[in-house]
Amino acid sequence: MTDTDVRPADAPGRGRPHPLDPATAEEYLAGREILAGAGLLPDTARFAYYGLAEPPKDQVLAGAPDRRLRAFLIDVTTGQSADVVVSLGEDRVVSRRVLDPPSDGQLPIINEDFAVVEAVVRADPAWRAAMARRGLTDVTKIRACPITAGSFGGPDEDGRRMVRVLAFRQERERDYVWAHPVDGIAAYVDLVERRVFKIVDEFEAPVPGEPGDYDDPAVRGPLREGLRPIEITQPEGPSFTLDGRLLRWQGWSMRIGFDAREGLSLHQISLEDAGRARPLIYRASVPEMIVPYGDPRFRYWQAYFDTGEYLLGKWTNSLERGCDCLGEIAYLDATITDDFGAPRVIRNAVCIHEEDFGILWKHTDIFNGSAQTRRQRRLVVSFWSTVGNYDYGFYWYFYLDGTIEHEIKMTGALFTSSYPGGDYPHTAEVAPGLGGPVHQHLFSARLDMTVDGAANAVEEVDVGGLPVGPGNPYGNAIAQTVTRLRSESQARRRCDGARGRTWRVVSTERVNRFGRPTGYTLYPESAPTLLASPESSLHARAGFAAYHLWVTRYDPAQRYPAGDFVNQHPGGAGLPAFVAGDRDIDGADIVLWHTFGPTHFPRPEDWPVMPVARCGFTLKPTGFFDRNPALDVPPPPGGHC
Ligand SMILES: [Cu+2]
Repeated sequence: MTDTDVRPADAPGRGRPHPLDPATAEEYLAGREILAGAGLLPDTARFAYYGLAEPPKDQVLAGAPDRRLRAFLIDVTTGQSADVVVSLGEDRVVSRRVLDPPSDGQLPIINEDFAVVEAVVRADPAWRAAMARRGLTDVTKIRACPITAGSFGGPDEDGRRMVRVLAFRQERERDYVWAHPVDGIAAYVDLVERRVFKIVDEFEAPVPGEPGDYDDPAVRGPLREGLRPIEITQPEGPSFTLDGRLLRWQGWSMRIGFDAREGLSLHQISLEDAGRARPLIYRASVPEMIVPYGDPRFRYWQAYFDTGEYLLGKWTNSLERGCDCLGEIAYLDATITDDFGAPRVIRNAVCIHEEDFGILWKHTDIFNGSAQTRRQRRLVVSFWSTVGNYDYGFYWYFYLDGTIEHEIKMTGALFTSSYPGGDYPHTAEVAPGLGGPVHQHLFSARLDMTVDGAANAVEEVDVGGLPVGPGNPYGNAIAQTVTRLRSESQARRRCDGARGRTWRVVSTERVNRFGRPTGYTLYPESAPTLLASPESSLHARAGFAAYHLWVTRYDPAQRYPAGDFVNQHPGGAGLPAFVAGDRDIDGADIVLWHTFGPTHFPRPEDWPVMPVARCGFTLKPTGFFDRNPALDVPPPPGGHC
């Protein structure tokens, strides 16, 4: 599925980890022994998730808390699923909760599920007969693509651990299957019974034939010429330092976390100002995303929560110098586990490097003759994950002027269908007879803000022109409208591009030299929120995506925007449940949740492999500093600019 370089963990015996460091190989093994000692690991047990149970903020700030691991355990013969926490310090199981799947949902997909589904489907007589009717008699040339099922109720699905399986033709080795969807048919597979329990055969359509093998010169054509080398050299090395997982650069300081579920996380981000570290974000990550498809036919259920259902961090790529990152690179490995809780190291999982970023500031003054130019640069912390057909790069950027950006790069293969012909409104034709169904990529960033301390508040800032009247006789007046968001229910907000809407996080304890609260502003990209109908199952399950902004009061248990157990969850969990108590958020320890990402009507140019599309958001200091904080950046060497 990916070219992730996974190798057995060598177990280096280093010192005690920082409370926010990811679980180590030794810790995973120690936790497994505790689970086995408690009788929780029969041969039929699998780990659907295994990672650090991150300690609550107060414990981290108070000093070395207990190291705990959280395991989602499933018995593959009964489907019994449990959420278990073990204490490494106390050498015991701290808690164990058995899930009730109809109300709690199912644990994430495990590696073994991927492995068994194809054989199960190929062996099913009804599915083979349906393929034979389509002229496909050699089932070894049909690839099965298991997709999380969603939650649509009904007696034959309620509580059943299952996937829905679409099919693609693969004529030969390395044939690009996304070019050849076998449309109109889905097999529903029970993952515990390991059998097809239902076939939905809605229509037959010709399998598109044009190959999409973009790495085959016969398909791709000759390589272009004229691209001369660009080489990034940093003769004195990079300007950042990495001490264990503590990263420092130009006043910025942060700890680098990693987890099998959400991938990269950044902790305790602060920025030095006049010799003192000013806190900004206690924890930043993208803990959920959803890719819902908009074709209402038999594939109406197609929507992936790549993080909560598939554990995006588990599919992290091993990065290569000169391919994924240029320049002086520092890599961090990631240690995850397999279905049996055995540690595996993903080599070069997180890339840390610096980039030149054009002009930082520049002015040629017409009156005093000063002509000055400064170069911007940024610190980049990134990782890539391949989940099924798509590849996602998650990039955090830190700039010399205090700006933070998050950018997601989306590339890879479209999930294709056949093209129905005519002007079918839900699918674009991307190759002859080949459809690229419309879909959304909606990400949720969780930003546990600590702007100059934990006591923060959020203001919504709109801009607009004012009507002609007293005080505005010529109609040129422009003003900001600032609305304080005081409660969780009031803080469910949507972007408004026509008003240039932003959200400003302010300290309720510190002021700048103007006596105004210090702050950081979230600049969103205006794009549609979840387009699935409010009456849909998907809307209930992905309630977080119905708004661009949520603000909640910090609660260490509230980590995942669609809830802890997303797979087949009936809905209502996560952010909608978090804000049900409508807590006060003015002057509190608050968490910002930001939904962003494109609605993607594929273009012919997105086929057969899609050029990177980007989305993200920006955080900029707003009265956090008393003036431009980058006046002290020296001019480029050489004295000529
Ligand atoms: Cu897309």
